[in-house]
Amino acid sequence: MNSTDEMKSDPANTRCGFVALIGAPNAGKSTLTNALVGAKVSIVSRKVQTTRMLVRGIAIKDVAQIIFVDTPGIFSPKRRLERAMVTSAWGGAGDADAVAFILDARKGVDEEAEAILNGLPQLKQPVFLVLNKVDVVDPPKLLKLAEDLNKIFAFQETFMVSALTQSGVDKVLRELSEKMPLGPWLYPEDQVSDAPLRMLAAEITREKLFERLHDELPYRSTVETDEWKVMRDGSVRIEQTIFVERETQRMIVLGKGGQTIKTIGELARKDIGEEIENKVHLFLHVKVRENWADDPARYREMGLEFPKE
Ligand SMILES: Nc1nc2c(ncn2[C@@H]2O[C@H](COP(=O)(O)OP(=O)(O)OP(=O)(O)O)[C@@H](O)[C@H]2O)c(=O)[nH]1
Ligand SMILES: [Mg+2]
Repeated sequence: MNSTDEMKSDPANTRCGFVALIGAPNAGKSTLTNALVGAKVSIVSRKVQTTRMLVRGIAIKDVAQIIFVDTPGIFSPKRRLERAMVTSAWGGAGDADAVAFILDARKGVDEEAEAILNGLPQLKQPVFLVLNKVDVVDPPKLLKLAEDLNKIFAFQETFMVSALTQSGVDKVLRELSEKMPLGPWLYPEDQVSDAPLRMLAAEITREKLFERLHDELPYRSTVETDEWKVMRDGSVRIEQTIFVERETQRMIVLGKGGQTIKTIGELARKDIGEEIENKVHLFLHVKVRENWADDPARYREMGLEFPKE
């Protein structure tokens, strides 16, 4: 055993805590969560509002286990689902030991970021600033941004990272690990996510919907895993339902001659197979459920609280 191993086996020396990543939609929270954890635990897309619920990714740095809580982007919500998403994001922040505010440094402080900045003083936890996407921002602009933001709010520390290239990510991990409270680890050492596989599989298919469909459609659909059967040969048979709100939307998801759903299914099957390290047979069904976004059952499935109105 090396010295780190010895220290890890003694709970008096270990650290463990939760760090919530909050920020505007598309800031790169999920990409950063995956980079910090070193595995894909949360789905990513070029579109805003990809993440809909709290996604926990577990990282280990020296004697610390850090549970990163990826959250839905915070914006001004209108629909019920949007309100549930934003509520869960602030809730995730409120429950964590520390909060990281992720800002797209290329965008700078826009209206959305400003609204979040105004909410930060309500948090009792230490808040760290993470300027993301530094791979596409000039250093002088970055420094000015960091300076301006630290005048607006007393951040514990400022990090500059690229979640995409992983530049600066290890430093975040190192510094946060030292700030986690002393205590025993909550998860086994090799665990990176606490989400059930069926949930992860549904998220992967939803990621493909976000990749392949456009305009309103990604926001008018949701995915659930209905069946998960391990076959005699070790492969897994997965059935999923994609809910949409209109027949016209169903037709678009299916595509001409079923081509769109076929492509989505192939992409999802491949990624799910890689995640669970097994052969996957994936069956996708598309159902019209006009009011799925007003149905408490859908929120339960996502682990979201159902807003009364
Ligand atoms: N250039 C660059 N792009 C990035 C970086 N981090 C994330 N992105 C891109 O930004 C887009 C949004 O990334 P996500 O990780 O899904 O952002 P998010 O904050 O989780 O978004 P929501 O879940 O919608 O709130 C994707 O196209 C990412 O590839 C980065 O460091 N540099
Ligand atoms: Mg996200």
